Amino acid sequence: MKIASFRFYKYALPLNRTIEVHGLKRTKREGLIIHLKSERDTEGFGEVAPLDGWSEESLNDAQEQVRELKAALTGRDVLPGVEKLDGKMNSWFEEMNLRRSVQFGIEMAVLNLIAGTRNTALFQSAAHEHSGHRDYTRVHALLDGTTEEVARQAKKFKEDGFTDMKLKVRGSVDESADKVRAVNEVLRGEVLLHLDANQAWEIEEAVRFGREIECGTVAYIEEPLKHVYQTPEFYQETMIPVALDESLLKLSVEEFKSMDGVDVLVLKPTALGGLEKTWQLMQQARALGLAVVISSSFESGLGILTLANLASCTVRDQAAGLDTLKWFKQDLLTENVLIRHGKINIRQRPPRSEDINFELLKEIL
Ligand code: OSB
Ligand code: MG
Repeated sequence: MKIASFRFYKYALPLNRTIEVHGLKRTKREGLIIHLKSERDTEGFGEVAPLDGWSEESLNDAQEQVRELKAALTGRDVLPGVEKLDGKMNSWFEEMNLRRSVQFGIEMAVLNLIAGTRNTALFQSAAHEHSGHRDYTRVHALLDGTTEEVARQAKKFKEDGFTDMKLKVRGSVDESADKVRAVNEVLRGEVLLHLDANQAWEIEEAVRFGREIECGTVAYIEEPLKHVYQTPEFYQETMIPVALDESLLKLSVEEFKSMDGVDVLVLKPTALGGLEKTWQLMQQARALGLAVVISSSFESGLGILTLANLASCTVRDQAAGLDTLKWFKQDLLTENVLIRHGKINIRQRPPRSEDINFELLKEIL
């Protein structure tokens, strides 16, 4: 299959509320969209959206590389077999030293192009020897705000049918424990609660937090500690399972695989360096008996569709971290990605031009 056309665009989407990541705030979300066409005019869209405060590269760095990719790939054949995600994606682009978000974006575009051409599900070729995929993914509802706000949000999401929720606990130990208690009063053990502390605490604070809430009411906590190597101690003292997220950007599998207390891996393909890399981590996690949670880096609806597809392939039906489109005032998709009763249904057909609000995209030549 030939890449007959390679175009790319920039977007700047307005937000309803600020995105805050590791202290960095932003009021709009910017990124790039790669648009491939085969000689038979099937299309493949990919999203390149590095997130300041999380990704190493800036949008300008990414844009330079997408420009290089355009020059290198226009008129060229897709390397056969890349859709198996067994290492060929990486070798195809190896010499270009792609930044992580760019690797994600080009892989997403190529996989969508292949799926659109063959009329197959996005991860079918990679998944066939594993357990296949569901036609939906469950999603945890994100709770963020003051104690009153998160309690109110939890009540609404419970009524909506969410089976899982995720609460940000980046404040002080006392305030955070208050929030957990307020939310749990609403959930009454009928909904699984995930927490995320974004490495806020020293070990003493984290343990105090764990003792203040009842450990049985929390399914896991992401990144409770400033120093991840204290995870076994935290677990021993609190019995709360730990999920790794930002630590995965730095640690190798060898470094965390025997870390007591680590039960869950939160995988953000934009930040980790692509779909193949994430796919391989999913297989390794499975072999180690760890659960995986596919999670967004605040991509637009286009990126979220691909991530929802990926999440539908996880072996355990873990709720994914994809409830981030509510931050956006406008989306690139004409038909919004819906979360109904706590689930996103997987669209079989990859997005095409007619599904996209092109007036929100500015082509970069
Ligand atoms: O803190 O896990 C985070 C998104 C971008 C950067 C950091 C984080 C997030 C999310 C995504 O929380 C949503 C989720 O995981 O539920
Ligand atoms: Mg996290």
